[in-house]
Amino acid sequence: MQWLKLKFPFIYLICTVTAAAWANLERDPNGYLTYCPCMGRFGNQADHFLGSLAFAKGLNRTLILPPWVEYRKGEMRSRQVPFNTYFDVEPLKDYHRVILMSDFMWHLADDIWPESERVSFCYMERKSLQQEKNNPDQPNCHAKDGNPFGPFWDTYNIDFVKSEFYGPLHFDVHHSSMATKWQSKYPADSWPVLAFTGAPASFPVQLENRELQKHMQWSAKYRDAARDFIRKVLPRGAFVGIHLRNGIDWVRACEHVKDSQHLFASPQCLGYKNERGSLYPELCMQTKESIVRQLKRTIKNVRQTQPNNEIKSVFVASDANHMIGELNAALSRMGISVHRLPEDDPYLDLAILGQSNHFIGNCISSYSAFVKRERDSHGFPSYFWSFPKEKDRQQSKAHEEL
Ligand code: GFB
Repeated sequence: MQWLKLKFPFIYLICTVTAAAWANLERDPNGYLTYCPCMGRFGNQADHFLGSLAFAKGLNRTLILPPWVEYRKGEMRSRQVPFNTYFDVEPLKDYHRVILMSDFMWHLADDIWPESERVSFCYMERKSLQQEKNNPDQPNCHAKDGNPFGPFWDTYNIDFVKSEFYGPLHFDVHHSSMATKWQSKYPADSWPVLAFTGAPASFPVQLENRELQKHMQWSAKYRDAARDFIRKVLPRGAFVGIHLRNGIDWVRACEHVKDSQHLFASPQCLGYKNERGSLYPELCMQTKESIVRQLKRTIKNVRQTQPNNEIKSVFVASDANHMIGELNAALSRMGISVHRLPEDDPYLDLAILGQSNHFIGNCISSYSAFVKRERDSHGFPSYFWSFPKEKDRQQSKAHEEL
């Protein structure tokens, strides 16, 4: 619509005002908050989203729902996929005020956030990769420097005229008077939109924000696709959903286990203060033998404890090796078939895993963590590969038998 704005500014103004009225969009006097989900892929972005939602509520500002940032093989620029492609907007409103970024930019931005007043927020100066852009007298957030930063804001034709460094303020609105500090430093009447260079949230998701997952509900397209796959492809009966994270990036990431207390989503099984143990390599990467062993054990346990809802199949989601051959060979004698999606679809994989009767995920992976949180919100059971440690499990079994 940029051409309309340039050629016929008056008509453009009438159009946006009328459209805003039709869409029933009114200005929020408490202000808005927007950010680029510029770190990591879906699992990371989802963790950040929950924190940003809690932060927006803490500050009592409407959260502008960013699109999801995706990376396709061979493409230099990220793709921005509207938030509501995957998740419904309405259930989020049970928790706090939100608006789609396209709605905000199209209907409200001209009035609330004119081009001459677009300021980017970062904790402290972010140096540009292009040396000539770095001016010691004018430190800058360089909010559009690099991928996905540039493509993200470009999607909505946003350029920034200034930078604002918000340090030492931070985003934990649960444990201090941080929200009041933000409000007094950046009141909504003089700062109607806080636009962050990255998500105003921690990774992994803060413990207090995990439960916000219940407001992230799959869009009808994904709900229906998951239901159809379960009904039409899987045999009748219960199924176990498993997540096998085993691509080359993961093999490399797992090397960090040896020098870390936490890695990515590991607090989901070890606890945020390692109260349920320390990291160990098998938690990150499992052998094929241990995967088969644990899967068989889980199926046998369910057969004993829930004889009326016997497991009939396994659904495998993976970024690389689905182990379909190995798993079929190992499980066919138990009368269990093994399935995967015919085409790679990370979102449909997630939606199906969320619906499985039992789920085994990777404790370190934030992709698995999304499934675990969703299942927790429904009271569905979940387990992790190689957790607890096999040695600890044998000890506690021996203890139970005594
Ligand atoms: O989601 P994500 O941050 O999870 O990144 P982790 C992993 C991406 O790999 C997903 C794909 O967003 C998907 O695109 N992927 C992973 C899958 N598992 C599956 C699957 O079962 N099915 C399909 N279709 N796709 C960590 C990051 O990834 O990986 C770290 O948190 C770092 O930032 C590390 O990049 C190497 O937490 O698993």
